[in-house]
Amino acid sequence: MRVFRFDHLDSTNTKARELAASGFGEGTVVVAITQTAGRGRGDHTWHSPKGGIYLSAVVRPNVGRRVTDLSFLAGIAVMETIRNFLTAERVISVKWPNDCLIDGKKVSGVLGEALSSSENGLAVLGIGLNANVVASELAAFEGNAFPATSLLLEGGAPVNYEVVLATLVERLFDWYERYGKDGFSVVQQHWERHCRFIGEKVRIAAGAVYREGGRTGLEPSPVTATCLGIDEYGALVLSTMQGERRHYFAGELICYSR
Ligand code: BT5
Repeated sequence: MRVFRFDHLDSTNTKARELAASGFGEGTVVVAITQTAGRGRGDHTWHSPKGGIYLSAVVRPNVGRRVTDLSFLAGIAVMETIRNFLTAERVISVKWPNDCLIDGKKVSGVLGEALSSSENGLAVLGIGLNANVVASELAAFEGNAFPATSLLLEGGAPVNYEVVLATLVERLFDWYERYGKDGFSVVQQHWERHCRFIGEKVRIAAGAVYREGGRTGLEPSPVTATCLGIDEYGALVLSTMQGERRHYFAGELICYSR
């Protein structure tokens, strides 16, 4: 593993992509103290003030598998990391597809990006974790379905940034190795174990794309359904009020019942 550390970057994912394109391979890690243009999914941004952990790793999905596999294992690594810094009564959970929540508030997001085929099947896995981010920096997200929080806010005291970072890197590469050996099924099982809303009602926003039986559909309006878990491709499996089982491979959860 080779770690590159920076005070400021536009985006650690962008830097990791550049490094991968110039020959740095699997196991290259980029960390920044702040980002000026942190990215989320689609056109979303990731607010990246001092105190947060912004990390990207150059990785490779297993043959024939997609980069989304890696986003799920990153979520597990974050969960295992933050558990060490919170008291047992805090309810922590992964949220499909790529977030981690503490008592329903978003503390972390993961962004996996495939690189071009000329880069040898590599991908970049980016993790943002609000470690010591102060409340004023997160106020803009109060109106979100899942408002933002940090380990500082939830624990009531600053965490040791270096210890959190080292734990996260260790958990991430531990899971990466396991995935390389055992494939996605072990990731799927653990992700479901860390997901507190299996068996609960969730609501998915309009525009979600699903497969049901052999057909593909687009939800015209928000849908409330029971969460059954994820399938072998990482699609979210929901059972609708009509008892239909739908596999969502794109969409946004907007609410769940705890
Ligand atoms: C994500 O996107 O949650 C993925 C975020 C990945 C960020 C990391 S940081 C290191 C690496 N380098 C990058 O450039 N990116 C990765 P998404 O599910 O689309 O959620 C984004 C939404 O979360 C935004 O539209 C905001 O509403 C909200 N948000 C933005 N910043 C936040 C923060 N610091 N904490 C909590 N919520 C935030």
